[in-house]
Amino acid sequence: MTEYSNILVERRGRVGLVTLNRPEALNALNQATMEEVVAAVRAMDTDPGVGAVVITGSSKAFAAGADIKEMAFQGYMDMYAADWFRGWEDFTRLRIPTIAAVSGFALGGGCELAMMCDLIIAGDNAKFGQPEINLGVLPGMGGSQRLTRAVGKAKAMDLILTGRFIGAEEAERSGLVSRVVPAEDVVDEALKAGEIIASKSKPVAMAAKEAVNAAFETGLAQGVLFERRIFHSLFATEDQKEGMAAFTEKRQPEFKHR
Ligand code: CO8
Repeated sequence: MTEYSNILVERRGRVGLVTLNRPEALNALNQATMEEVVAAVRAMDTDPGVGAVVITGSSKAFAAGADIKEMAFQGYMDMYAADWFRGWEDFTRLRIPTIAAVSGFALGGGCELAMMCDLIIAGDNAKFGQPEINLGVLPGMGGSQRLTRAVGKAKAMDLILTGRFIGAEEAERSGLVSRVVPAEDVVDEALKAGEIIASKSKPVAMAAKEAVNAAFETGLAQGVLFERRIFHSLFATEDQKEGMAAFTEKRQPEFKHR
């Protein structure tokens, strides 16, 4: 079992749970935390016993951003040579479905990490923001791109240019989060959603994730064609046979590739 210093890693049923655990810094994402999160989730990605991943923080903070104290004295060449934050790209390449369970602050890099997940379930105390402008920088982990795709230009400009925070209700209204639940239930709700996803065929869930993500990278005609080709290919799987047989026989499917 790998030892981690900045995160807790557990298995709950078929769901992998990663808890950011730097309470003294409101889970600020330093380089070591990035490396640990990425190592933990990459191991889950290829673990046949895991069908979904939940990433969460504490009740006060999902993550209050990249670690400002670690970055404050870096120069341009330090940032460039280390390709600061490049490790998060590996997180976005995961094939397994990922869920962010957000309580409290999800700011800067914290909001960006939540947006790298496939869906965000928010506690009613959640606060999202991209306040980097107050630090003399701009989002550096994809926020200007993913927030704009999630909520549109008007709201993204508002958050990124003013640095203001939005609550869970405004985040849901804006399309940033998929569900809002009482703060104390957020991890359980995310685990439940993860367990439902993990009960499906894992390769089919991965293909569905790939198809939705293609909507952000391609034009409509290309995206629809991509979807149709994947749809056709699933007819070569045992799980398609099982899913459709189960429907006809009026029983629950038992997917082989979970
Ligand atoms: N980094 C480092 N330490 C932090 C961070 C952070 N992002 N956020 C909080 N902490 C620390 C505080 O310094 C404090 O430590 P200490 O007790 O040693 O002083 C401890 O966590 C508790 O924080 P507060 O006392 O401030 O708690 P409050 O409840 O009063 O306030 C807030 C909570 C509002 C969340 C406040 O902590 C805050 O504003 N934090 C910073 C939020 C922020 O600006 N985030 C964006 C960071 S920049 C970023 O994420 C992207 C940068 C992109 C760079 C691109 C490079 C390629």
